[in-house]
Amino acid sequence: MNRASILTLAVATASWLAPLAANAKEGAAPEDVIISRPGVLPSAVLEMTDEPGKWFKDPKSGGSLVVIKPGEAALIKMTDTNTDHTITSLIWQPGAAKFPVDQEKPSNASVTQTFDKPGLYVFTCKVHPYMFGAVVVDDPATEGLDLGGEIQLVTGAKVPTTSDIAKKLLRTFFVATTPTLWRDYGKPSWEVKLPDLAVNLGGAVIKLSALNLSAPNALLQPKTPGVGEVWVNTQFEGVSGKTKFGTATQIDASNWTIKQKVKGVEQNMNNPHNMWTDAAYKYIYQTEWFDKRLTTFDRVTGKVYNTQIVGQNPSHAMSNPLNAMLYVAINGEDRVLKLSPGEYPTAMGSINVGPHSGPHGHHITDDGKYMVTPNALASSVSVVDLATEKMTEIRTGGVIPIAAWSDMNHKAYVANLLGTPPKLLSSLTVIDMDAKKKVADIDIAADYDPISGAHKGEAYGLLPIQTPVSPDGKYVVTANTLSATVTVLDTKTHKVVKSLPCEPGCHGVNFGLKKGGGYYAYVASKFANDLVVIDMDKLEVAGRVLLADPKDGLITAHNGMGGQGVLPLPLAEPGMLAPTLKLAGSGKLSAEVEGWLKLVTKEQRGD
Ligand SMILES: [Cu+2]
Repeated sequence: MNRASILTLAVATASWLAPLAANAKEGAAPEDVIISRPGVLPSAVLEMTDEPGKWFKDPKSGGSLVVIKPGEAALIKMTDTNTDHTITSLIWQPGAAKFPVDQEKPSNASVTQTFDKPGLYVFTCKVHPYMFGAVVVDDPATEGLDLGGEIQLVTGAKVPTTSDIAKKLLRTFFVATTPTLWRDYGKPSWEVKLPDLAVNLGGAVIKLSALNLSAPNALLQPKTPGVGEVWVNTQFEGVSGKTKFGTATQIDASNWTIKQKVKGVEQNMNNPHNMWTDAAYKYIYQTEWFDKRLTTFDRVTGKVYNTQIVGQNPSHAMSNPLNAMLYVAINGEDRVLKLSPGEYPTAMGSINVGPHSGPHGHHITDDGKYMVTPNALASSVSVVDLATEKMTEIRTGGVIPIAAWSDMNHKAYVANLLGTPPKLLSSLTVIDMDAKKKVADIDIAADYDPISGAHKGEAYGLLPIQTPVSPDGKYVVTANTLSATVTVLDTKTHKVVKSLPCEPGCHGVNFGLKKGGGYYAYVASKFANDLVVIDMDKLEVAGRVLLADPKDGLITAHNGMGGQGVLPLPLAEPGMLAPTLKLAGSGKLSAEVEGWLKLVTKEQRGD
């Protein structure tokens, strides 16, 4: 294919890929040659930002991939971001000098890195592990863009670039960093179209377009209504009047329509990630993950009561059902902040969960005894006795433990985003919280062959994120971002019993009450604008509900995209629901909430 055709195709699909195609064919533009001295001055720059998809942004192309020559350097710096990050190698070339790059602690420090070996290098942030930026070191003497014959993963695994896992990672890189490739349910189909650009996989030359895929988009209204409502953080939505991205979308579970989108325009609410509420369901506590703030707004009107600085990268929030204290994980630091509940939560102290720990998606047992924190930066889990605040850190060997959830027997399930090396590509670690020890590592990708891509059984979960235990204690439901699947694990046998289709960037899961009894698992995905509804009685997908509101004139970009935190109300775990049930008939609940509680069955109450 001639160069003009490549460019036309590239522009039609993903405009920032066009300079990449041109660069690969013709080498650097004249101005690059002037500022570029191999090993001395960087010949390319990636700027880290809060902007969805553009987390590592080439200021020239607006894209997330730069091409340099062997011996040249790239500068990675933090520019348009309100918080700290790490610059960390996710993928690099085996044997490359000065690799891997890894900033141990989040900060705003830059990296200037020289690259000697041709091939693909991908960087991420350990706090926000879907921030991706790539450097391709291209030897002009070879055919096509050099990606190398093998890639070294941060987990220690080395795989051929022709393998299924390498292709999945590469496709995910392009989808994650190119909003036009996200799955938009406003369109009849999902088309991942990459340029017909020649790429060299250690001698084997293929076209980048070999990674293309196409799938029909079909929404599905769940037949049985849910009880109450479902909040979803549509973290990537662009909003008129603010420079930072993200909203909280409120879905009516009785008819699956959008009630409102809370935008925080005046506060410039930045990447709202996860939510919690008070016992009366009056307030929503909203973390801003690419910022330092916790914002409290009214659940019904969306009015923001206050926004306050709580620390670097607040990620998840959850209350102790015994005393209503609110615990906010400070992901960019080593602590969980304790706050009083109410219209203006007040900091009451911090619990340190270990050095360089970076706690992300913590969980509190529904009897209020323990809090468990998955320490994303430390390959560990911490168990905190909430009465004494005594903390025990447990080494697990998991890489980026990102979310945890505990059952009523004080057993916690911890999702390790990058598995447990050297054997497990994707894993859940089981912790006995009373004994303060690791019980097992469960391989949730046991039926997947990373080389051929064959997956014959149900254990097909790659890169797990949120992993809640069903309120009846029977199942663990895990959202897997790379395989775009949800795995359902039997808590008695520790076996994956079901793999269900999810969406690109499958991320957040939480349980809500199904009308008439039973539960729904609600699943949100970063790079798609639907909410997947799973019927936990049938273990099947019952619905796909649109999170975009095409009639909302204030949404300027990525309508309904960026699905992360999910908060169904009423809370479904019996112990978490109990404080609200206690308020029934007291006059402290709204008529709407009283109405929801009337629909709760005896089994759902946990009686
Ligand atoms: Cu980050």
